[in-house]
Amino acid sequence: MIGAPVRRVEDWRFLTGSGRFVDDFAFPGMLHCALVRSPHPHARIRRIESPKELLVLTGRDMEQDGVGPMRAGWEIPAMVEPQRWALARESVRHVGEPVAAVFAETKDLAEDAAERVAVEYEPLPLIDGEACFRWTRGDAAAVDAAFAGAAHRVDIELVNNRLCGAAIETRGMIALGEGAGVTLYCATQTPHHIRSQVCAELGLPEIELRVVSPDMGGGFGYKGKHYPEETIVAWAARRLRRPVKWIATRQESFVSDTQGRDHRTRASLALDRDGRFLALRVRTQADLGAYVSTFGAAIAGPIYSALLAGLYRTPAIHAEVTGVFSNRVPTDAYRGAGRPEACYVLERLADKAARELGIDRAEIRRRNLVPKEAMPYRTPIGPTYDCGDFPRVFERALAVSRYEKFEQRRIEAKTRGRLRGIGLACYLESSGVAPSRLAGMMGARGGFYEAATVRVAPDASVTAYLGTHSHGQGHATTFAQILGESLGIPLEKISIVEGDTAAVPVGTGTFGSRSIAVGGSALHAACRKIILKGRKIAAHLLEASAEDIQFERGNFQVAGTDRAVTFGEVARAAYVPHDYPLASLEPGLDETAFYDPPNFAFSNGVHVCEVEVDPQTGAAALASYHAVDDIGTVINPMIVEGQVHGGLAQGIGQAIAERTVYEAGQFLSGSFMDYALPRAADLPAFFSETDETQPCTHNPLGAKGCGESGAIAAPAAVTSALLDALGVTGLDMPATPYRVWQAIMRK
Ligand code: MCN
Repeated sequence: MIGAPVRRVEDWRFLTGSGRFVDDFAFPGMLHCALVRSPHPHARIRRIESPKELLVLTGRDMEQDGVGPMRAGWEIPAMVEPQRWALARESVRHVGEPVAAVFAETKDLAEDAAERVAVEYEPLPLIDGEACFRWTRGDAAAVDAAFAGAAHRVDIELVNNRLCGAAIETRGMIALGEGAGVTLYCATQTPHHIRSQVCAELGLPEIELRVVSPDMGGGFGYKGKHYPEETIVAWAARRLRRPVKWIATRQESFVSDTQGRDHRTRASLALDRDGRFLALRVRTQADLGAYVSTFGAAIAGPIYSALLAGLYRTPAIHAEVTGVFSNRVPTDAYRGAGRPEACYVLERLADKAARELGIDRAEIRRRNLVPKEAMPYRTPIGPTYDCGDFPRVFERALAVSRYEKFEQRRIEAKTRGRLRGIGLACYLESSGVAPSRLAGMMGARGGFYEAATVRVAPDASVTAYLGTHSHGQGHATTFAQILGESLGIPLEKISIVEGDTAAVPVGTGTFGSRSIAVGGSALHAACRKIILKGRKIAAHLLEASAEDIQFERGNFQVAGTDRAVTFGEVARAAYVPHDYPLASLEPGLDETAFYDPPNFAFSNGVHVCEVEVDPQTGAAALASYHAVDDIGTVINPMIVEGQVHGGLAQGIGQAIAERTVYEAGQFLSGSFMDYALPRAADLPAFFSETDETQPCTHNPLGAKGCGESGAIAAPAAVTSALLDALGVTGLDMPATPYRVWQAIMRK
């Protein structure tokens, strides 16, 4: 079953409109909540007044109830963490920050009532560039020395544009205050994290909050973080003793969902005469927005900087990241989360170096790739890559994209009045986030293990419970494939449960392309335990010793004989323990395993992209896109292809369309009229292939994550192609037609 393109079992539900999303739930007596949000980027709250007949709660009410502050999930050394309350108390720091919560019998009534709440603000000067942290990594002296003796030096300055998540389903939640406990239906990628954070703020024991994350229309990283509304709704439901529902409007999403990227980087690369990389120096300013969001500081600092070696064997690297505050929406994970930023810096430098040294862009990369023989490869910036054959993937990407023949296509395009360019991006991804040990070293306030329980029913149907969450990734199919393969049972007899802390008591969640590498490994380990227990039961049934029992293709067999029992017989015997030796054999077939990876799973790949630009209008069209990815062992190639395609769409969106415009702290592109998402017509037919020759060496599946790969490589590949088409070295994302046209005019 592993490796088969099994059709997604969950799609029937979605395609027939039978999905259950948070907004589909309603409970008797339910109140609807609308939030009064700050229109000011930075202000002191002087007074909040509302008509007596309205049901309004404010930060003062939360204070009276002793609700504690929201805290970041990572604390990197010497980090400044401004106090953040779910409902603002003294002041607000960004447009959209919740100031008061209004409750009414319907959503419309609540929204109308919110307009009648009068808040008097005293505007304050904008915060601009106040430091939150300074994170350095690498050997500065070695880098200085290498630069001093280098034949060439290439400098670059670039902006990695701020992005908005834009899932089909907006964020939303419903809380029910039942007795002492609370149930929170919440569209989140990380139900267990939300439980911990909300409980910490409300002073509740974790057993008293159940978080249920049902079907979810996309998450893209930003729905994996802790938001004020989760605390507001859970607290209000307890206080008002009624279910409370809040669903974000699209406009609210733009000013309250965490945003991604937002880096300004200066980087320099030292090279020898032959174009070999000698040293890399990177200085990045990352805008964290108004507050430190859950993973905000970690993504900008440690996660990003750890990947600055990429696929290249640069001997000396030094990075310094300054996280700064602004009066913008906080930044946090957005598909790729730190890895696309690193890839973009490296690939822009590689392109510019090639141009300045007069070396072909593929050739300069080829000369610098870490060879397979160097694995495990310890980078000078921290991580050790366990495996990977970067040159092989690289040559394959060039072959499938017919890189060598590109100049013919450029000439042909010219006859049609188009400027055609080809771009390359080599990327490395730290998937399987994260080894708790490494995360702890980098300031994580929690662990990153995953948990899986495999529960075999008496009829040998099996349910697996995992701490991960599927919101488009097809876990119900791929996890079933792992389970089916491990236990030798058909997919029809398997169901997968995720996203409910009552069913899955502990877990970490889905982000950082971790579900297969970490969750899948936990599931695999739980299956091993089931087999171990099954062997004991089979030994009892067959009157043999457990050591002599082999498990193969769904049968437990006494080695070297034809005496065997099926998995079904063992399952039944587990629950019909009529003649059990109870002192040595426990009834039941139900096992839990935890898995915490020793290292990241280093997915990697090479993407080649071609664009055609209309020089009259600056409009750029993608002519082709070839992706070759090493994601280790592939569980389901069809799902992987879909994941790669989705990531590419997001990466291409960043490269050519998506733009957040802030002016004086006001978010000017906060609607789909102003914030352009890529559409189907903007995307070419993708070529996507995987290389399975380098399975991850430290997890039992050999799998590396794939959920973010497209979003990591595409911004760099597309920009590289555009620079080539235009024959320029400077162009910032998103390369909108206007920007492209300006670049042509400047030439
Ligand atoms: N897979 C596989 N073989 C591999 C690797 C993965 O068959 N070697 C399969 C997995 O079994 C899983 C899927 O591919 O069904 C993605 O697995 P993985 O790479 O482990 O990523 P996660 O499941 O942890 O998903 C997280 C990742 C991230 S971080 C973002 S952001 C993202 C993404 O996945 N957001 C998505 N993909 C998305 N897809 C949809 N539709 N919607 C989102 O919000």
